[in-house]
Amino acid sequence: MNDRIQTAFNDQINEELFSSYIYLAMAAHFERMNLDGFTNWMKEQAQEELEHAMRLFDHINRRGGRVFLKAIGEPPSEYGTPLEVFEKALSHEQHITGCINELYKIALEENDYPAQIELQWFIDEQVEEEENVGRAVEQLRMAGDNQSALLMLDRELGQRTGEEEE
Ligand code: OFO
Repeated sequence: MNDRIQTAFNDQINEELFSSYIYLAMAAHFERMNLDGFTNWMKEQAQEELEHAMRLFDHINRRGGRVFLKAIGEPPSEYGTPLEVFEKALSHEQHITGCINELYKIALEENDYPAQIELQWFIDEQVEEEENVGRAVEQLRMAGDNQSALLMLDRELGQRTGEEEE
């Protein structure tokens, strides 16, 4: 793989690790609120982001490239109400979608076919991620100030397990 692709993939590893860190911070935030289901959902999400980072890590190594790990940024520790947390998660996923699209554009410009194929998985994944987080945002909006609806949603999102993921 050429230097431009290698740098872009390494930058994306950092984005994915930072994503994991953000979701872990959101999990801690929910744990402080005693919302165990949302906590579980965020922990699963943090785990999934680590897997995304590892996909890119393996892709670089399998192609004889070099992985450069950079410092991971510090995520905020306060996120507000459950609705605000999921709204922040959604806008973060929209940012990641932008990064993946940009990466795909670079892979096209560099005629890097293996990178394009690898990135197609991420393009699909981003559609799913935005859909899942977007649904949670909509449901939290519907719940509004209704505490029992909030607890029901907490219970529902708490059912998420790693096995459902690819
Ligand atoms: Fe949330 O999909 Fe990776 O970052």
